[in-house]
Amino acid sequence: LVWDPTKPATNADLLSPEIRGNFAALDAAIMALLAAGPASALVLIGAGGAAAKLDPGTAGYVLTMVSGAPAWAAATGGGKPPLPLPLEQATLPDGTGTGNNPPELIREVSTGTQTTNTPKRTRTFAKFDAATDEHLEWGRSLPADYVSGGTLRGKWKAATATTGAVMWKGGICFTTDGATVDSAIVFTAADAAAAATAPGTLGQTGEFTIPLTMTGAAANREFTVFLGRDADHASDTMAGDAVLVSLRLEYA
Ligand SMILES: [Ca+2]
Ligand SMILES: [Ca+2]
Repeated sequence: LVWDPTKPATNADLLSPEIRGNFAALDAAIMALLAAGPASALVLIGAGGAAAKLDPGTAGYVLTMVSGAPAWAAATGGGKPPLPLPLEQATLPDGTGTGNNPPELIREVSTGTQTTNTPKRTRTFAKFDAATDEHLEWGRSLPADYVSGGTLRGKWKAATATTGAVMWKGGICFTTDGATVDSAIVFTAADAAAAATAPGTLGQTGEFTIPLTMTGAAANREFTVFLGRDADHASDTMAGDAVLVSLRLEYA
């Protein structure tokens, strides 16, 4: 769109100087702004009613207000809530085959002095052996809003040690409707966490994350995920049991 106030050539004969002056002012206020671009810029009402523009923002940015004016900014918050994987709802490997062992599920009762009118803090935890690989599994469907990613985030503590490191591992497999023979599905590989160093004070917790290989992931697709301790890994040097406190699956 090109606004040319000199057309038609006989403008001066058709329009009064006052009307031509108004068009010229409009041209300066609006058309010059539009012609300047860039494409996909937004036109705003500026100070004193003058037209102003906001150039396009970085891909993925959202429109927000900064000091009373619209501006593009990275989206914050609003992430999808993680999928909890409660230890009480885990399925235990049956011990057949090789390296197909469950950890011991325990009810841990706090050794602290009870506060009046409260119970003792009691939780279900899983104790993973220092020498034998042990695993927990969970079956779920990926949420309908799943788009990408897949990371296990866990909290853990040592049962007896204050030094050394634990190698946590995880894996996931997906069942596609009408394609996968679900009863014969296997995990194709284990993904590893960075070596998790034992907290220096017994009883304190630490955190680990395991980015999962999400081949075959899709919204609403059935999956099975496992978490284990790679106890016979060369970098798993912590003596005694590693106690899993909680686990969740994060995604985008
Ligand atoms: Ca192993
Ligand atoms: Ca070990």
